[in-house]
Amino acid sequence: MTLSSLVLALMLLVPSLVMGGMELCSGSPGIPGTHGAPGLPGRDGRDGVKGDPGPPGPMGPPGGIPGLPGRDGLTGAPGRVGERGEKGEKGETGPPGLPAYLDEELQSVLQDFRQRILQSMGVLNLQSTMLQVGEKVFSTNGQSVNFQAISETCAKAGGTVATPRNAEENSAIMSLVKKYNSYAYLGLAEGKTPGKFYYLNGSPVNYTNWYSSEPAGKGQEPCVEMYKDGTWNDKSCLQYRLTVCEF
Ligand SMILES: [Ca+2]
Repeated sequence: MTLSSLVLALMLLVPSLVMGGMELCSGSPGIPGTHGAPGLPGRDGRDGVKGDPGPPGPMGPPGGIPGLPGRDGLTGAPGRVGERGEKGEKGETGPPGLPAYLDEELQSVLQDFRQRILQSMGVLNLQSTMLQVGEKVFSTNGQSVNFQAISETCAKAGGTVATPRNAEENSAIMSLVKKYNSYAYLGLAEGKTPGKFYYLNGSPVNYTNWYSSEPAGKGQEPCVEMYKDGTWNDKSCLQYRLTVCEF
């Protein structure tokens, strides 16, 4: 205890001692002592309650490091079909192929065709519905109709009404007439001059096999039929005659 504090303590004690034991004259109060020296600093207090978070800081300067890329988003719906583009330019000509006679595949196909055609013609020949004379083929469906109908049937089949150009062809048609026991119309037609006949393409006839004293229709029989002996007769076009076409 310092001196000044000791004095202060006595000044506080003395009046009570005196007042409790005897009567004393009261003097004038003493002069207050000077302040004592400051005490030692106290110990640190305990940690306070955690404060509220502060406001966000200001934006940093530009030029910072970019963050990592985000994850891929969901797949979107398919878009609409686009408009058709313009036609491209023609490509270059390819390299030349093999000559036909060196093309084994082509030759094989041709051989197969030949075989199948021979088979088909063999069957038709056997049935006597088809007769081959040179390059020409005659055929009948066995039906007897008028000239117009025969002409249409032959055209639809890709041929024309049978027209004998020589004795051999005439003989082939005659065999069909005999077989079906029906006269046949031929591919001939009377011109403007009575008794003068032409092929259906308009060219003049250069082979004939008229029956004796025919044609005698005098313009009234514009079609030509074949008898069973192979001879010809001018006749109305409205009779029913065997359909014989040539190809
Ligand atoms: Ca006649």
